[in-house]
Parts: sequence; C-alpha cells; structure tokens
Amino acid sequence: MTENLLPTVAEVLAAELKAAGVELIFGQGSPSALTLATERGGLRQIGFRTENAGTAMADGFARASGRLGCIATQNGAAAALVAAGLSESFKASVPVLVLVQDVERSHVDRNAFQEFDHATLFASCTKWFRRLDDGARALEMLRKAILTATSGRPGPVALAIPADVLAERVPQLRAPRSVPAAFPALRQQPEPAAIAEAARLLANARTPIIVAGGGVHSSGAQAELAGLQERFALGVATTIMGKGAVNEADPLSLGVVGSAMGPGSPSRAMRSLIRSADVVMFVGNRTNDNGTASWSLFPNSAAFIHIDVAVDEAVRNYPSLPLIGDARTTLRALGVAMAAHCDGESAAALRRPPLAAAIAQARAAVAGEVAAVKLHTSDPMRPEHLMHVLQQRAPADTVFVADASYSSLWVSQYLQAREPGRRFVFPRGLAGIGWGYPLALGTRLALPSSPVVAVVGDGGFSHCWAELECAVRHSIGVKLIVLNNAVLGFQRHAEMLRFGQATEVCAITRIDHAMIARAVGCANATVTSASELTAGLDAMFAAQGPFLLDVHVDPEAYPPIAGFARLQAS
Ligand SMILES: Cc1ncc(C[n+]2csc(CCOP(=O)(O)OP(=O)(O)O)c2C)c(N)n1
Ligand SMILES: [Mg+2]
Repeated sequence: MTENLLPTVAEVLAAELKAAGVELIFGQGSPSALTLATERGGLRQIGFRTENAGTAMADGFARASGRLGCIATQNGAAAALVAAGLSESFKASVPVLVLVQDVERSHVDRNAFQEFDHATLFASCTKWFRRLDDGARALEMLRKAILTATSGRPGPVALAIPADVLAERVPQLRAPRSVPAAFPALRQQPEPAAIAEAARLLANARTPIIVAGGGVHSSGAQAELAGLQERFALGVATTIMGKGAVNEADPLSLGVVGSAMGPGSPSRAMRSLIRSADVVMFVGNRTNDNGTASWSLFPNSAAFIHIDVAVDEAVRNYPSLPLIGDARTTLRALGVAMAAHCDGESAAALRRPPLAAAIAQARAAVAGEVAAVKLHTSDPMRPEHLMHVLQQRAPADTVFVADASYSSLWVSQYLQAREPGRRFVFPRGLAGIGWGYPLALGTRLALPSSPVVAVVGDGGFSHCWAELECAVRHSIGVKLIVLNNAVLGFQRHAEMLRFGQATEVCAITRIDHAMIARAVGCANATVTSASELTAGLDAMFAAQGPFLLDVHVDPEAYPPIAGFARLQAS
C-alpha cells in the first residue's frame, strides 16, 4: 500500500473506537482531526459546555450502560478540567477513556500554545496514561487503553495524542486483540481454597451479614447477590453506592447503612443487629468513612470476608479473608461452594426466622419517626416528603441520580430500591457537588427509554447550570429536581453544629431556576408549597424531553447523619 492510501492515525483511532462498540464521544471538537473522523464514522459527539461536566457525563454513561465512557479534549486548560471530573471516576472505579490532544512533537518543552504536563496532571486520577509519540503504535495503544480501563479494577485512562501524529499515515504495528469497550473485561476468580473457607465461615455463621458496595453494580452481580441472600438466608445491607444491589423491601434486607443512621433513618435500628453479626462479608466495598460510620459500625469480634477485584480494598480496614476476584464470578462460585457444604441450606433454614424477625422488629421500631418526616405535609416542605411523593409518582423503572451533599442522603434514605438492579447513581467516589446533573445526562444517554430523574441541591446545580443547554440541544430527557433551599445546607449545618456559627457564604441567593431553564428553552415548573408537589411531579413526568422542577424546600431540614445528632445533643 502506498503511504497516501493508508488511513491517518485519527482514522485508525476512529475506526477502532467504532469496532470496540463506542457509540458516543463527549467532546467540544478537539482534537478536531479525531472527532471529525469519529463523526464521519457515525459516532455521535455530545457537546458539553464544560469539560468537568462532560467527564461526569461520560462517567454516568459508563455506570448506567456497563460500557466505556469516552471523552475527547483539547490540551492544557481543557484537560485540567477533565482531570477534575476524573477524580470522581477514579475513586468510584468507573472506566472513562480520555483522548487528549497534545502539542506537536517538535514543539514539546517550548511553551507551545496550551502546553501542559499531562502525565503529571493525570497521574492522580487515571490508572494508565500514555503519550502516542509513534503513530504506528496507535492501534496498540488504544486497545491497551480500553483493556486497562475495563479490566481488573475499572478506572479512567488517558491517551495523549500530539496534533501532528493524528495526521500521520503509517502502517500499524502489531497490536493486542481488539476488545469490546465494556466492563468488567476478563473477570477474575479467587483461589478455590479461599472460596471454600469463606463458604465454611458463612455456612456455619449464626448471624452473618453482607455489606454490598458499588462494586456489585459495576460487576453486574445483583442477581447473584440476591440469589445468595435468599437461598442461604443472609442479611444484606448496602452502602450508598451499593443501593439497589438487592431489593430493600426483602425481609432479609437491612437497607443503606453507614454514617446516616441517625434519628429518622429507616435503618437506624439495624445498628444492634449489625453489632451482633458474627460474620461480615463486604462485596465490592471500599469500607470508607461514610459506609462504615467512621469504622465504628462493624464489631471487632466478627470474622470478616471481603470480595473485591482490588487487593488493596480487600485488606484496607478490616482483617478480612480476601477473595480477590470479580463480584459476580466470585458470588457464583461461593454459592456453589455453600450448596456443596453439608450444612449450608439447613443452617439457612434455622437462620431465616430469627433474622427476618429481627429485621422486621428494627423496621417497626423506627416506622413512626420515618412516617413523621415522610408525611410532613406542611410548609416549608421537608425533602423527605418530596422523596415520599416522588416514589409514588415516578414510574417503576425510573433511575434516580443524586448530587453529593444532602441530595445523596435524601435519595438513599427515603427512596426505596424495590428490585435488585442499578436504579440509583451517586457521585460518592469523592462526593463532589455539581456532578449529579451531568451524571444524569450520561445515564439517560445510556438508557434512552428509562425515565431518569436527577435530584440536586441548588448550590451543586450552580456548578453546572450551563449543561441545561447541552440537554436541550441534544434532547436528553432528564427530569431535574432542584432542591431550592437558598443555602449550602450541608456546609452551613456542619459549621453550625461544630462551631456554633456559619460562614457568610453559606447563604446563597434564592435562585429562580425556572428562569434559567427558560433562557435555554427547557420546560420547567416551580413548586413552592407541598400542596403543589403532586401536580408538579406529574407535569414533569408527563413532559417529553428535558424538564426542570424547581422545588422550594426547608433550609433547616437535614438528613439523619448520626454525627449531626450527636453534636446537637452535646
Ligand atoms: C466540589 C465541591 N465543593 C465543595 C464541597 C463542600 N460541600 C459539601 S456540601 C456543600 C453544600 C452544598 O449545597 P447544596 O448543593 O445547595 O445542597 P444542600 O446541602 O443545600 O441540599 C458544600 C459546599 C463539595 N462537597 N464538593
Ligand atoms: Mg442548597
């Protein structure tokens, strides 16, 4: 083949993205040679307004679809905003591929326009970074990038491509086999001996509980977990990220546990049950501060088992028997080992009645206080009441996406997951405000026929108002609920409770979000009173396309964070 008949590196990359099954690239044009080639190849480019939000869209798309998120970006300033977005993806183990333009090879280290040290920039928020200096290795590098992002512990990867390399026409050197841009790739399984030991521990346990984290969703292990729960009578709790790993209404489900088990929490009375567990098994769980109530929730006397694809997580905070592998594969193997165990099912038959009774009792103990906040119908509106009515009005297949701050807690505490599956998305990798709305846009692009509701605070939403324009232009039908309390609530309450005063900046303007929506042609409504709520929600669900519902809520309301209750009492 003569050289000018060869495809350019941009065309090689575009063709391989398509072959791997990538259908969407979040971008703003750059690197133009690449995005022109991907558009020619039929890939859709979703034009975000800011790169940090665009990265969160790619992240949300990956979480909801089980496929690689992909973002293209200009070098320097734009790349720095992508890095901010990737910080969440990195901590939440979400595979996002960044294709970042770099300065021409002959311009390196000459203060070329927007030249920046991308290797250092991306070092803290990717599991892999390479600069493609040899165009003949484009295919090799892209395939390695995709496989690295999607296998093992999934996570972000970045490939920097000098502008001149994109235009090169070079034969491609030997490359790894093409892999679909989906995760988890190459599922791994622990040693049979470790599985057998875990099966023995669980089968002989009197009061075993499982604590499922977001890894259950990444692995697509919800059905396996629910099967194990049912067959072997295991109590299952989740973290916020793991919410929906099992049906929360199941008689053996404890709900979301961690630092939000204070007064008013549906899982408040589960604490004593958890404290009496003799075996605790974490699955895809980082055992972080929030998910363990600052490492106070689980009893030292318990035997610990930890299923995780990442060794560092499996040994991080508890003296666990590590089962290093993919959650779905490992739970399946564990089920087989437990069934083969002579006492597995008979022990389960003994365990089930007292466990179900204890869980029912713990639910009943707080039913009154939970109902009091959910059924609080006077104004100013309680967010718990909003969640209560939202659960009633939302179609059963709705996917809920929260922002950080209180919205994560209102959603995780007061909406119930009624079947196993990924119906909840939270930016709890780093809990940054401003992620919720763009995560929801990515979620909806992944699930175009599911209703997607975003619930965000007014402070968090002000990080990304501009993306309403993206939603309208691309007709991304996210239903956005803004919790308008005219305050940085969590920040203010934390300051008040710890210091007895709050900094002035916590009070923010009462924003007319409907007016912002109107500015970009987004359908909208405003709800200022609990009496208007049902009509507002119904209008939102009935609307075609993107919708913003601005809901005025009580600025004094705060969720059942146990630390808040302790501080208040002292
Ligand atoms: C990117 C980022 N900046 C700052 C914070 C610290 N922070 C946590 S909660 C919060 C207030 C959020 O206010 P709002 O979005 O209005 O939610 P509310 O608590 O009022 O419901 C802030 C500033 C953060 N988590 N993330
Ligand atoms: Mg607020």
